[in-house]
Amino acid sequence: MSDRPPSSEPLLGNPLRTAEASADAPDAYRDAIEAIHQDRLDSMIVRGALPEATRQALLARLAGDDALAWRRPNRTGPQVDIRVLGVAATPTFETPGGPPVDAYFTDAAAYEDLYAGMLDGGPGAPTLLEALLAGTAGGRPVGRLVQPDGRRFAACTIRSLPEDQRIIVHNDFYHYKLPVYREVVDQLDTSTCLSFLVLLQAPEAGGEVVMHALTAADPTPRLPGGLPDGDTIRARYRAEHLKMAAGDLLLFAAGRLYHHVSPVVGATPRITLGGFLTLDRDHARVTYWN
Ligand SMILES: O=C(O)CCC(=O)C(=O)O
Repeated sequence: MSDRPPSSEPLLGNPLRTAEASADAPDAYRDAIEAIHQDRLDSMIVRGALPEATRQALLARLAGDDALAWRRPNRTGPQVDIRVLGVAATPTFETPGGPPVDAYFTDAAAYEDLYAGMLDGGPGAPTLLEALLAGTAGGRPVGRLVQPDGRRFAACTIRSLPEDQRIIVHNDFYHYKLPVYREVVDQLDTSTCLSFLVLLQAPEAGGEVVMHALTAADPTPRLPGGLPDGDTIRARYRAEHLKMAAGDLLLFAAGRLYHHVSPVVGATPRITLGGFLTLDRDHARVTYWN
């Protein structure tokens, strides 16, 4: 479902490179992270990556607990009232300059047990999330981003987007400049970053990740206040709507391409579990966080 504003001008930007594969065909996606990182591909959907029983168990856990500490960091913004279970190392309407560093790590630690309970793979086994990402990591080990002082970044967040709400056009490349990354940028290849997300619950319609053929390196149409001009970007640039079904895993070039999530249609919230990843400096491992 397109939410492109009308325009009679020819669309700008290069065609986007998307791919998808069934979870049953691991050779088709085993190098997806490297291919996106190296700008040979823009997105990969692994269909049915999350086993259905696991998806149902996660949704039951979310539905069965009214005490879960959902946050609403964008509640003051226009039609962007996402509910987030945890904290992300990203700018929000609440903290446009990114989270205060100590508060971020304190808050991330406060959600550790909850996420461990949902994602643990058992003694000695990778977490559910690491197992999913490992399938796309080209044989590299996959590990969480950790501060030199031992404090761990959040592994991921679960996000719930209710009816009419969306994620505005943005690009995740600039996050590395936020204070929360100061102690870790030396570990990472910061030339780009990828987003990963698993769709836990599909909405009735809408709620699609839309990638735009405008990169972080291109001159960006901006509003007077400095924010990217989302209407112009949606109207003027080529776009790809990444159509996901519940249980699919998506990796995409969130640090290279501007993107947004279209408004959710209908009363069923769109629920995702996601975060960011990149290669470390020597490209020997994949590091993820949120
Ligand atoms: O769909 C999501 O949960 C987030 C998509 C997005 O905008 C991102 O990963 O940067």
